[in-house]
Amino acid sequence: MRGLLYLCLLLVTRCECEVVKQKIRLDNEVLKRSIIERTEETEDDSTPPPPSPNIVVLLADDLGYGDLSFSGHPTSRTPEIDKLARESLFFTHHYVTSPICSPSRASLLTGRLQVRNGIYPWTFNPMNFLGLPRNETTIATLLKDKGYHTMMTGKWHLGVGRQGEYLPIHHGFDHYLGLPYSHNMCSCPTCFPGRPCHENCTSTSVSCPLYSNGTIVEQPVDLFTLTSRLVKTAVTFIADAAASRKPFFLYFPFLHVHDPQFSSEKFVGKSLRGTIGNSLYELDWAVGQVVEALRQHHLLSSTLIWFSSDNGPSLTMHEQGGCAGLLRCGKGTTWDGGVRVPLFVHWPLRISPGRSDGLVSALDLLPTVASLTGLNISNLTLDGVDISPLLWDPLVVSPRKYMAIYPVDPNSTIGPLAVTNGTYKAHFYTQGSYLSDDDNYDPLCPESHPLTKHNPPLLFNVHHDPGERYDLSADPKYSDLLRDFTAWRKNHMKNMIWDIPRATPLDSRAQPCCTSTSCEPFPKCCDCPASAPHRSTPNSNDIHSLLFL
Ligand SMILES: *[C@@H]1O[C@H](CO)[C@@H](O)[C@H](O)[C@H]1NC(C)=O
Ligand SMILES: *[C@@H]1O[C@H](CO)[C@@H](O)[C@H](O)[C@H]1NC(C)=O
Ligand SMILES: *[C@@H]1O[C@H](CO)[C@@H](O)[C@H](O)[C@H]1NC(C)=O
Ligand SMILES: *[C@@H]1O[C@H](CO)[C@@H](O)[C@H](O)[C@H]1NC(C)=O
Ligand SMILES: *[C@@H]1O[C@H](CO)[C@@H](O)[C@H](O)[C@H]1NC(C)=O
Ligand SMILES: *[C@@H]1O[C@H](CO)[C@@H](O)[C@H](O)[C@H]1NC(C)=O
Ligand SMILES: *[C@@H]1O[C@H](CO)[C@@H](O)[C@H](O)[C@H]1NC(C)=O
Ligand SMILES: [Ca+2]
Repeated sequence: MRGLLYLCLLLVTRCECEVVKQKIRLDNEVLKRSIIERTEETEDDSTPPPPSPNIVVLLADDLGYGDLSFSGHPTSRTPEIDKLARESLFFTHHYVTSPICSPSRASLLTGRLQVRNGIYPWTFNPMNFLGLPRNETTIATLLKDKGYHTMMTGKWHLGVGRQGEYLPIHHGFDHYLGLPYSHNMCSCPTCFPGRPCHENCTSTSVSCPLYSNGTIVEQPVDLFTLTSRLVKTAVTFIADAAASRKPFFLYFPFLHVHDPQFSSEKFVGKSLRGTIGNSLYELDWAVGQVVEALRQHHLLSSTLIWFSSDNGPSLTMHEQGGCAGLLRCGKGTTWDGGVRVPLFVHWPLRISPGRSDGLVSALDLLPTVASLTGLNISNLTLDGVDISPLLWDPLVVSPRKYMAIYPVDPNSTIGPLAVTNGTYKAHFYTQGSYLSDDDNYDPLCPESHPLTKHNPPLLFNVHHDPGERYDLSADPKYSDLLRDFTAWRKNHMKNMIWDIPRATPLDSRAQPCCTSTSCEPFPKCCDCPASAPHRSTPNSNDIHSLLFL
């Protein structure tokens, strides 16, 4: 009798699942048809798609789960991003490896946890000689080896080095235009070039440098024109790649919407949401320009676009900060607000628009791209998994079973603070961060909440309770699950090989300077605005021999 009842229940559940599955499939089919029709309208069929897809990675900085109008922000306007997202597969449970920039980016590009490649604690400071180790294999290196043209435009944040040896051009990118780190790390973080400003400049930091390949071409960089210059460079790169008929990889990590927010004149005062809304507008415009360039060259359908963010929103600027939506806390914490960010993947030829609740990570980009382009990566030790099965069918069980979530300052004795399997999330430790706002009304978000061990771990059902509000750990029903999570974490810690931390040693001479770090008075002498007459002469070799002798 009991067995029969169970069987019925099982059947009912299965049936319901099938109905839901079919319905989602149907939705996806309708969407796909409309997209293919649209693509056919604009694209010329006589251009055969390249044998390997072009790869475009668009990465926003500190963009929270709730920042886009697509993800529900009432006063954000992101029409281009929303349109692209609607034509894409959107991942609702996408985790980055760190709630801050450098470690998250290192993992995105290498498919390896930050503790494996040594990109911790915190981020690279301009006064640090180190960077992403040269023996790490990035997606760019892999694709370049396979004959792809590769370009990066935007914010790197994985180190510069004594001879510029950690810059993108030494990690597989043929071309690079951008900033080596965040624009709030420069001498006048709240003052912008060309604007009057007499406040808050530090006398110890150099102005923000703009690199072209291995050369500083402008210092301080003019942030107001930067985004349009990055876009122009990316669009030219796409045009050149289209003409050469070689596949390409474009990595475009934007400076938006990291604070202090800015935007070019065109977007100032345009958003009801204020300064961050304006910078989001400019980000949206830039995304639209890249998509338009792909369309013009008939490459949109044969290009895989991966749009995401490197970590959750910074909440330090209060109402001018970012927004994690319904997720708890933000940047700097291992709560979902810090590490769960939007991801969508667009590839009209192969991927149906829709949504997937499968557990995925930024770590999975490299092995997925390798699988799509037929790369043999068996020589690499990865933490990412190939999630391409989810790209073809968003309802299959995700190849990723667990995600370990590390804090800003990982410690091998403590290990990951939290573990999730996509449905449940267990916090073995929690720790607040000033980046989640020391005035936050939620007492677990600010820095005043110290590293705290939880035994049993706090347990949340993130499907039912995305805000991680209702701790289930006291319910004996979940004791097996907690045992599973504890055992998985223990095994993960036992097998993890930690590399030495690279983001700590500081030396003021490490700061990038367009003239020489021994110039006087340092760091003011490092200013070489693009308009200054001496700026037209130096080339990369001159500058580097000056700099590093
Ligand atoms: C790179 O070299 C360092 C130092 O020799 C080593 O610890 C690390 O495991 C190497 N990484 C890779 C990916 O081979
Ligand atoms: C692994 O192989 C790829 C492709 O053959 C190569 O580009 C990469 O440098 C290799 N990496 C390591 C760590 O051996
Ligand atoms: C950057 O390097 C690439 C590859 O060597 C080269 O083709 C390109 O012209 C360089 N860009 C600049 C602005 O020097
Ligand atoms: C400069 O810093 C002070 C103190 O942190 C702050 O109150 C002020 O608003 C800042 N000024 C600007 C222009 O950002
Ligand atoms: C991948 O490369 C390894 C050597 O790095 C080789 O042993 C293996 O057979 C290759 N796999 C495939 C499928 O080609
Ligand atoms: C790591 O954590 C352990 C245990 O709390 C502590 O004793 C140790 O000092 C920490 N290590 C570092 C480098 O902070
Ligand atoms: C997570 O674990 C629970 C308990 O074992 C299970 O019911 C659930 O399906 C798992 N979630 C995923 C996405 O695998
Ligand atoms: Ca960031």
